[in-house]
Amino acid sequence: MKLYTRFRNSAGERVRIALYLKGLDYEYVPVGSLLKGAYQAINPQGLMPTLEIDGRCFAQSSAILEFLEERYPEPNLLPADPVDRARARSFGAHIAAEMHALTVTRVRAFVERDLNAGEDGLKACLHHWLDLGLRALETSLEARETPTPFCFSDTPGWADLHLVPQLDNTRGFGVDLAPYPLLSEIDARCRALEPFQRAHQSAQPDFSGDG
Ligand SMILES: N[C@@H](CCC(=O)N[C@@H](CS)C(=O)NCC(=O)O)C(=O)O
Repeated sequence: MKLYTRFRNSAGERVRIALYLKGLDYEYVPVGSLLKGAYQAINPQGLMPTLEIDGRCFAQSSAILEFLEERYPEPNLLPADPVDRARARSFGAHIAAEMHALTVTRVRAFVERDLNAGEDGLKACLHHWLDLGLRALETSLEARETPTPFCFSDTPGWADLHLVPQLDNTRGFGVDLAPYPLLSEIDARCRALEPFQRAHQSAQPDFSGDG
């Protein structure tokens, strides 16, 4: 398997965490190392990451994660109980489809420059959507009938691998995480684990510390 990604690619980091949690080998291909235009041919959506397996490619982290679960079911990243499975998927979807999608680079650039919101306007916009999302996630953890060390299970999985890269992004935007103690606790627990450390942006071969 090849994963086309870059160090700062939180959707790609979700996939990297899943690959490490499942103990799967893969080749890391930094998109910046490709010739101009080559990535568009690999992934017409143009966004990262893309997974290549047996010479065939597809994009979108949620599709890639579903594929990995189906193709390599052990260890399963979703809880055993069907309601908890749905909750874990819902938690991940709220991050991927709501919080992350509203705050990605191209949206930020559009808000700041094309809509003339400027730096302060952009910050207000990011904090609005991220605080709303974080509150929803924290509340969904508070509502668990049985609290677990990770989001919805005793071992790290689907919801956790969405949470950790998103909190990194969120910190980078200067959002205060103090009002979200459950999210922060689980994030710290995950960060102490090797699969999360290996997947982190700072551990990637193209890490440059900026951009
Ligand atoms: N929904 C996509 C999001 C992909 C995405 O937006 N990736 C960002 C980096 S985290 C990207 O490729 N940005 C490049 C750009 O905006 O041009 C997924 O989950 O894979």
